[in-house]
Amino acid sequence: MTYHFKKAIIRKPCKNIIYGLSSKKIQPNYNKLLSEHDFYTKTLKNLNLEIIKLKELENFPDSVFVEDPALIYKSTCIILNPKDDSRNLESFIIKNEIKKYFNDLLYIENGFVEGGDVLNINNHFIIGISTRTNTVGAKSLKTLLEKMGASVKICETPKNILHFKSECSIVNDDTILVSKKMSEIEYLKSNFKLIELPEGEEGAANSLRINDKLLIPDGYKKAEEILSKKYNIIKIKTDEIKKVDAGLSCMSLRW
Ligand code: CIR
Repeated sequence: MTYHFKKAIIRKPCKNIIYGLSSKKIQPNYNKLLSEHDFYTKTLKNLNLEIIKLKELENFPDSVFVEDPALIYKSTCIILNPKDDSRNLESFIIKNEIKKYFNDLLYIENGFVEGGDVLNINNHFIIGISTRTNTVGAKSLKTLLEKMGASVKICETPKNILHFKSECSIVNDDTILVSKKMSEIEYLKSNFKLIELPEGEEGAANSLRINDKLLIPDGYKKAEEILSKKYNIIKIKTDEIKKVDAGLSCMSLRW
């Protein structure tokens, strides 16, 4: 199952994360962000995941978000191609750091794709076209995944949402947690059960199912009420991480 994980790759946030890409143009506080990241890492450890820790990369402010330069499927690591100039070389660096953990490495040959735009449900993938993932990149990833036996659907990420997964996440094998904007995507509506979060709680749609727990960002009261009825939730503080447009899924690569 998609959310049964044994291992996770994480990267310590570098001090320059305060200069990370931020649509709100706000700088996070480094020490507070570090403690959010520590708590996140401890939570994964407590869920019995083996943690592989990568060193901080001061030249890459957003490099803590390891989900964007790589994608793992069936013991294969696909090296992606982040679009923003400040992040593009992260894929080259992470490749050298993590190749020893995988049987095969594949590469996006053309176009741009970031992992935040790739939602995986068992052997199915939804790739969102966004300001970071273009059609050429999405098609290139689709070809690789299909050769590995997966099915792939390419969708549009709604405007003003950074990544497809910024406002959606799988909570079990047939159910996707979504914000209102994501709930309007025809393909999601007609193929999955959706749990729609109320307006103002979009941030909680980037939750993270790991084994029998659902990690949700702290501070979203209505989401907590809805989700705690059905899932074993763990709340994680993301106040600082949010300032650089990030959430729970992007801080680890899991398999
Ligand atoms: C960026 O703009 O690339 C980072 N500041 C945030 C990346 C978040 N990644 C993700 O949601 N997958």
